[in-house]
Amino acid sequence: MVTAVNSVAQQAPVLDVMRRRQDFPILHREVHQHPLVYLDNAATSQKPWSVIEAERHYYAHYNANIHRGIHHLSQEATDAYEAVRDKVRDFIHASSREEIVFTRGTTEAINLVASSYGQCLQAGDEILITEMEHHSNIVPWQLLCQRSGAVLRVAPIDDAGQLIIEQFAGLLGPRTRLVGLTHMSNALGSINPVKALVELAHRSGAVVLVDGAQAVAHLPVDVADLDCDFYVFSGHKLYGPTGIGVLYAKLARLEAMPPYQGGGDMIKSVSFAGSTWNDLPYKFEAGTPNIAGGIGLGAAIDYVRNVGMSAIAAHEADLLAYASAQAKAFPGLSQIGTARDKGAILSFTLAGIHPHDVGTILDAQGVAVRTGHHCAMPVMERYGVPATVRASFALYNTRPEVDALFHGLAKVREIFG
Ligand code: 7TS
Repeated sequence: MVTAVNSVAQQAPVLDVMRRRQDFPILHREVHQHPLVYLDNAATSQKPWSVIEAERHYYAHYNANIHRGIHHLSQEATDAYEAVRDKVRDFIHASSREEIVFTRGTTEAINLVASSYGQCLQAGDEILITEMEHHSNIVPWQLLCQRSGAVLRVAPIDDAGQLIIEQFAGLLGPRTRLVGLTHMSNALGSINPVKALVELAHRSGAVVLVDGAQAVAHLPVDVADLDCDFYVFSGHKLYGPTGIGVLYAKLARLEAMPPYQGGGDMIKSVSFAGSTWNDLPYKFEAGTPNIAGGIGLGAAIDYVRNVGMSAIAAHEADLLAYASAQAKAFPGLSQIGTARDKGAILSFTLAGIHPHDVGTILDAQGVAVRTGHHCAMPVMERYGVPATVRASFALYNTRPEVDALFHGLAKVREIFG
């Protein structure tokens, strides 16, 4: 049976979901004459007023470029943007603000590490990832292997979608330089025991990058406790804006890494004879960043902290348990991903009906789910399916919305006979 996880969830305060729904303007719209039931949160989550307002306020009142202007607006913008760095540091328990690098998102953060840290890899070195990774935690490593002659190894998952720890441990060896693993799978919902895996990897001398794109919106994240070398996430899955994300890296790693992109802001001095690099974290932040997005991310972090990560985890665990029980009883439904430790994602197929048809019929009833391979084609291959239907929950979803999903699925069955 699927049990929703996390010891945090068990003693958590209650989340007043109907009150919270008032914070999200989009939840009040209709789609195809039905109230919107938004269950595609793993792709991107909706934004509360406070995030929308933070961006609007920046553009309306203190829009200016940062780190360069002596004038008042530039100072205000710089202060607001840099305050978010402190907020992120505190949110994920990093030890210093120099360890927080702003990126466009998870994908760019992983590419940064592959391009920059990756320069120390040599032919014959190994990179270990898992079978449940998103394409953005696979392809940058493949590109690095092509450049360096390193070899990509893949730790398999079991039928429930759980990493097989013994095999993971067995694949770690003296040539393993880097491990890339997701904290929570976007296709299966599985949550990896990251702390234990980091310890295993460190014991064999490898550094670890954790893909927190999914986890960061659902679990409290403590990079000091996890002891990972790199932790990456995107703002837009955390109720924040698109185009802004975070690379956390241990200071010593960042100090040893060469710049990723060249340009303004990342230099200390430039002459035609050569250039020198700015201090951390600016060495990795070339060009004008997504200032409004950064400020919006700060508002998003304030928002989730105010609701409480443990309250969010408990609420979503309830939704997942409620949805999983209905899924179990639904004729012809096969769940893909039944890990013991699992986040609020229900991925499934319906016998004899293509997931895209399921998604289209649900959409006609106002229910937004994702169908496809979810940028995790190797997971689809592992289960021998071309695609799945994925309902993914957020803090503002309700039990009646889960009922709407299954009501919609009953309609799908009716249409397909
Ligand atoms: N890693 C994981 C685990 C993800 O779920 C995603 C996005 C990414 C990395 C990439 O994040 P980005 O913000 O840089 O694009 N996942 C999904 C999804 O499941 N549906 O759409 C995007």
